[in-house]
Amino acid sequence: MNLPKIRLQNGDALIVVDVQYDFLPGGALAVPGGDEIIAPLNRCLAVFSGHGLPVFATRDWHPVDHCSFSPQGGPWPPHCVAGTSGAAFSRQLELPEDTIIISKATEADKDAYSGFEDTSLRDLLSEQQIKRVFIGGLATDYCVKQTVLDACRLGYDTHVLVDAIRAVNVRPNDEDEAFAAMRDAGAIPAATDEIL
Ligand code: VGL
Ligand code: ZN
Repeated sequence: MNLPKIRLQNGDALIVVDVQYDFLPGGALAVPGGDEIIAPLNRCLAVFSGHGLPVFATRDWHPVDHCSFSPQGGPWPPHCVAGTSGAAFSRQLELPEDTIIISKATEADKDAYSGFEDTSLRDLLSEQQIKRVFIGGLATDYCVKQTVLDACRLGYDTHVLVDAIRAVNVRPNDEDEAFAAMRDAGAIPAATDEIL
């Protein structure tokens, strides 16, 4: 396929969403095929690093009694408890040393799917004069979707890395609906191998 290439420039940033063991096969809230995004993300990470462009990595970072966990009446099995091995980034993911880590949903009584929600992500992006963001990670129908929607609302030129996201699909159509919502919000689908 002859895809149009996207040449990176100053003002671009990569946002890697929640590539944590609990969302990978074998994890507490495993996303089907979640591990398949690691190779394309690594190619992307190398390109961003090669240009000296910033990389942000969000992580779900819950207290042990978080409201989204089933023992508290929430929808999810306990996952990504701050400081546990399940909350760690995959060691296969080649994050540059100067990756900026954004922890989210850190308060027991509030869930947050977007990397922008109650975090410093927006301020950090403005400090670095970021205008365009490329977003990949887990999961398409939750944290990727909400992060992409917020990025669009905040006025970033927002690209979704279509080969570097995977969905939970609690309902079979969730992935398609998430994708449609992101496109409707103005996000542009891009493949990792388009990025130079
Ligand atoms: C996520 C469900 C619960 C995500 C986080 O990262 O997409 N999904 N917590
Ligand atoms: Zn969570």
